[in-house]
Amino acid sequence: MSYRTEEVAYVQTAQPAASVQAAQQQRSTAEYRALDAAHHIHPFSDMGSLNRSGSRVIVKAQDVYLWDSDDNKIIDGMAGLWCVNVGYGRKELADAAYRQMQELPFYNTFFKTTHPPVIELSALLAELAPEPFNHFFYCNSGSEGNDTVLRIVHQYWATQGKHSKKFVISRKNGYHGSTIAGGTLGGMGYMHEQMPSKVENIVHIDQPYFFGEAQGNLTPEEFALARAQQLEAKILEIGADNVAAFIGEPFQGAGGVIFPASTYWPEIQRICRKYDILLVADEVIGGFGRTGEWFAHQHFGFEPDLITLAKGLTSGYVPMGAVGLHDRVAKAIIENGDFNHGLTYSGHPVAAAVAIANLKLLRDEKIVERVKTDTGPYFQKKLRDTFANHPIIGEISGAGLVAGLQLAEDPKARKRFANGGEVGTICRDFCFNGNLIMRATGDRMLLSPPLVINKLEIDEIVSKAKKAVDATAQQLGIS
Ligand code: PXG
Repeated sequence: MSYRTEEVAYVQTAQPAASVQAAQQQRSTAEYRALDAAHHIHPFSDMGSLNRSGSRVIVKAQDVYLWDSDDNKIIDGMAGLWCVNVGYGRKELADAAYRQMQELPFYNTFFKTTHPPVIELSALLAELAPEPFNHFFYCNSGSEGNDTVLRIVHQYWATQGKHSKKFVISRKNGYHGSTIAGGTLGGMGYMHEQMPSKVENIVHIDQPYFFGEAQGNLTPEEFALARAQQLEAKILEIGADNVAAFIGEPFQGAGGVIFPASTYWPEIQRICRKYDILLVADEVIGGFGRTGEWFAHQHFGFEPDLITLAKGLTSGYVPMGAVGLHDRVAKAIIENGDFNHGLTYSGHPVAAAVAIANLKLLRDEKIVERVKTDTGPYFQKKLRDTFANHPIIGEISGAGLVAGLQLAEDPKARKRFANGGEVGTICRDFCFNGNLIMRATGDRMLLSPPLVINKLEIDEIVSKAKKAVDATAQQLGIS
């Protein structure tokens, strides 16, 4: 049983571990900010503006809490960047890395070699993943995972002699990473605009975003079905003989925690099977317990042919990504000669050792089960009770320990704010000032805390979120 199961135990352990406390802060906040501004380009940032305001410097973390360089204690409602599933400060993961670095810090898996950590990790993943997933290819990130997916899909159809199957269909406002392939697969227009070129033969259909895009009197189920049927229309437009795969996140994470109604995925699967098209579930955020199932496609009840994994695979302690191959796809890749794809760090031994330690914690401490039966339902109910009839909350989506709160000018009429992105930023800033990390995607506020969070900490997150949303409404003059 986890030391985090008992809330009393949590109260006693909610301080950073002694080793964390002992870590000396080397510089003042002002010095850190000046050096950061002088030498560091941040991802997805307006650096001019960030350098003028100064970054928040995070110096240590324990369980679900972060500390900044001014010693503010912040509750992390985003598990880092949707990844620290086992929470911060787990010595088991640090020990696994330390041991592996001494034993075998690196060896490659090219040229007929392998090593124990990657062997053990693959066997463990096969045990934890649904039955037909018994083979895994490794990389360093979710983006590389989706690049790998494209390579596998292409190779798969080549082995079937279906060389015309080249198109991959994905969705607007989907997120699949920031490499050229990941960014092209994703449906973020602002990323496409900055790309030197895009990967060919990738097209997008509309997303199943009920609150923002449903017209008329459609029910969520009818709307989701209609959005799924856009896949069929697109396949018929391109020609089934030319379509290789459909890729989607079971729920869109970065796009706003958009949970499609129950009609969506069964229909997508039916269409993929009908036209002989591979179905890829990007499980980078949904994988490893987020919804209370090991994988989010299990929550939605469908069976993909490939799954992209990263983030929760190592709980973010070290970088690692992977692609899981359904037996049918694996067989074709295995039996048909060279697959000319790989990365220096494919199956890196230290990353693999950390992944094993992480997955064993998730399994042996029954963390995923607890999300499903206890903390997940508690979190979802608490949010829905707290924000019921709130004047600027239009919908709450999610399951397990992931949620999206839709900010809206008129919740009942499903009317969004004309300047939704600004409203989201206002709310996000109130969260920051209240020492809660909550992400804003446009006009949706997102939560995805570490899976080890307990009920007291959930109460803390929800009450801080409520204060921030109330303050936002007040600033907008809405009550
Ligand atoms: N697929 C999905 C579904 C993701 O969410 C990636 C692929 C790419 O993974 P890497 O490891 O290459 O980043 C992601 C990443 C955000 C945010 O602001 C989300 C992600 C990454 C960075 C920021 O919500 N997701």
